[in-house]
Amino acid sequence: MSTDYRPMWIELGLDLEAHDALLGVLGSLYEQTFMKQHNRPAGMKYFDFVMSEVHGLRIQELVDARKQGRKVVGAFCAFVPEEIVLALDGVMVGLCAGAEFATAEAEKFLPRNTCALIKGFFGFALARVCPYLAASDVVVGENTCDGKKKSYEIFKDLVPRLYVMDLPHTKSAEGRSLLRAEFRRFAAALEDLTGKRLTPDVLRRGIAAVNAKRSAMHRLARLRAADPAPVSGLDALLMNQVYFYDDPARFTASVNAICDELEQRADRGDGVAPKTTPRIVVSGCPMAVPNWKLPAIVERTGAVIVGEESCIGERGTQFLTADTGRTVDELMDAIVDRYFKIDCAIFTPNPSRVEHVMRMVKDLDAHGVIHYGLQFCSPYQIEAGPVEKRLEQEGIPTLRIDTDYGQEDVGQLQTRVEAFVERLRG
Ligand code: BJ8
Repeated sequence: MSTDYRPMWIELGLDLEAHDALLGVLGSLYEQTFMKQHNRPAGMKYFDFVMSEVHGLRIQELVDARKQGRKVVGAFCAFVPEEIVLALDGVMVGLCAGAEFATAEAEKFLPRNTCALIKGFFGFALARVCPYLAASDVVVGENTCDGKKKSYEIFKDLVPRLYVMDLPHTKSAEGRSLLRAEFRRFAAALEDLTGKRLTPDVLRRGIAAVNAKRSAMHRLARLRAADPAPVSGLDALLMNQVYFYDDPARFTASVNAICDELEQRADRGDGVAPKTTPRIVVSGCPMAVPNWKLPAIVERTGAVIVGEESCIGERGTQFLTADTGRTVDELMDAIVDRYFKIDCAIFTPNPSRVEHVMRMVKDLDAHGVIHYGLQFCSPYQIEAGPVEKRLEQEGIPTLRIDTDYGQEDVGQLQTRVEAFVERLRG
């Protein structure tokens, strides 16, 4: 970062000392994890730049947008409909929580056996180190797992404005009605906040912008089927992470540019690892910035990740929203239809998730699956058993990993991943 952003951070109320410490750790972790990779596509320079300015230029853009009267919506979950935010001229940003920070402080509010992601967003808020949180006019929490649902009851006192969205837990007609009612309530609240009204035209524009972003990600996902893999799993995860906070049009153009490059790589048989490299799909809990721990271990071990069945990955991006409705009601229904298909483990039962994993293994020519669960995440850790059983029955080798954001278990994970990769090599 060449510009001095300190005045902006002070104005946002950040604790500069703690924030400097966070940026220092983030910078060296990024350097070690990403910059030493072999044969990276040139297009990753854009994402390196985004990461180098993650608390700088992008925050400046959010501050400038607010000065122009636009509202910034911070979100934790793939269920928050960005189409509606964009239609009302808002800006949506993902609130990452992919690192441990001020854990001792967070544990004054939360039991120790709370997942790292929830402790992460508490820690970031309590330590005043997240400029995305500070720049948000409203933070949207969602009643998904018990941990999030109950923690928002406390979190509401830590942020200026928390909006809680209820979510269904079954894919029933009643579940769909609940989602429909909640998306309407959310749209009405955002209309109040922004002073703008939904019309078919603005909704179609919001849908088009998000569909374009998702289509670019679909293109990236398809290109990862090439053998040798044209891009590493780490770099693809990074693009999936940046998806949540970059400007949508600029992000779409940058992913499409890298896809042009990956297409050429695939045509000439150029890749990031030799053709014989074991190919892995990772499935499970979302990996928010800067949670690169498991993918770094996997790729250091000599395997390549070719897909993520995750909300920061294909679970989050896999469906487009139909844009053919003529009225606000019809377009809102199309948005509900699209989000209702997300197969998060909070749904019971949730059979489409394992079907999706199997489709990914086939389409991406993968040799095995690593199921990634965050410790104390009941939905994904419990679903891991049946998912593993079904995959193994289908002849897909599967490794179950439960971990957190700490570094203490890296050696043990490395050993388990090495043994799994050996199994894949046959
Ligand atoms: S749609 S996956 S983003 S809820 S890891 S906090 S589930 S205890 S993140 Fe998620 Fe929305 Fe579902 Fe996706 Fe709870 Fe588990 Fe923690 Fe989690």
